Amino acid sequence: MKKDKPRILEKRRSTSPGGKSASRVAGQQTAQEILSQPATWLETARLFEQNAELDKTFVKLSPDEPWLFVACGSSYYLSRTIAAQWAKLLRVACTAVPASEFLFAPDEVLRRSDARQVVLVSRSGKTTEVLRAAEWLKANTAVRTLGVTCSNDSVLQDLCTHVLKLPWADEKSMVMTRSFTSILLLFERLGAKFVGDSELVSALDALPEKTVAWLAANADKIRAFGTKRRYADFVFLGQGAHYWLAQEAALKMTEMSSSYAQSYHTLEFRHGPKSIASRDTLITFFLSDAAAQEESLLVGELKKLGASIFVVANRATPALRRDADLLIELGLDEPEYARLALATIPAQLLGLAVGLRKGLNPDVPKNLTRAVVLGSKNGAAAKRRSA
Ligand code: F1P
Repeated sequence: MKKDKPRILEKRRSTSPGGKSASRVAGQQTAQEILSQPATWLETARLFEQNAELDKTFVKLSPDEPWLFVACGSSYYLSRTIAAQWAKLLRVACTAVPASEFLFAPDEVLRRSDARQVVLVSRSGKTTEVLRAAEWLKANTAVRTLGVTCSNDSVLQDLCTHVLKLPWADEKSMVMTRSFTSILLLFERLGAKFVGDSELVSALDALPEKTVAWLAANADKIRAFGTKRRYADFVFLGQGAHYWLAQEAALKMTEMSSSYAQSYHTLEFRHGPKSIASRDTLITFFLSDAAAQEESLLVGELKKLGASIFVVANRATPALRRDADLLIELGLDEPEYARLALATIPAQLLGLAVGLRKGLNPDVPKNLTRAVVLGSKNGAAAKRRSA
């Protein structure tokens, strides 16, 4: 899989928040984690296929019953992405809620989702709201709970009936990149196995190798584009499952560059938010197979309004080449289901480039911590059901 390592970092010493010059180059950790995704995906697939533990776990979970995912931040957008894909693939009710939404109306959320199996996703395994949700479920229900974490030893795993650990996919950086795409691919693989779609499994198997080539061809283009000029704010647009990639992209941009970023369902952008379109707004489109034609018309409209446009599409068209300031093709023959992990990477690279351009260190974003751990006084945990 060896290819020239893409250059996505300008050499610049980082200053840690305390102003002391840190020993590392700013953003170096995040850049390494972004570029390590193909190898991390291979490791995830290898361990999934070899691991009888996984088979045992998943034999107790049913593809024919409704699923509820509970998570926070990037892990919530990851859960939404998985749920959107599984609802289509498994043809069963799959939904995701932020842990805080669950905590203040647990009975209502469970009733609405009709779920008997709940997946709690937390890279750190420490996020207080997720742990409180797991505690409530354990104390008040008989649902099966699957904890998904990159931590080898977390409170989450003690609270759940089953646990999936991906320590090799964890980051040292604050922001989630390879943990997001590795967990996404693990569940995509599981979904494909649930429905016995061997073609989909093969499509997922092909992704790491193709991503190495894609990174070599595109990573530096995105770095250069994110570095060459300043933008006042950022918009990310996506349809269907891509809407949740747009949400994650906006969070990445905000976390890595402390920039103002919004996300919308692509065609919703016409219904009001379009008023912000200007040269200083960078609008990124994640084109979907189902709506690509309509989405491309909107690209042209916004270009005419003078907006700066970045398009992530599987295949270019003459109109997209004409209208996009940067057009990045995934160029895969695989079905859209197997392309989402790769489609996640452009915004990771863009956020890194913009953060570095602003003189920040995306490895340690200001105001943030790797996990949100709340004191006992923060927010009332869901009350136990009265006996
Ligand atoms: C969830 C999360 C991250 C976010 C930041 C704070 O963490 O909200 O998504 O980027 O790191 O924590 P986790 O529950 O997945 O560990």
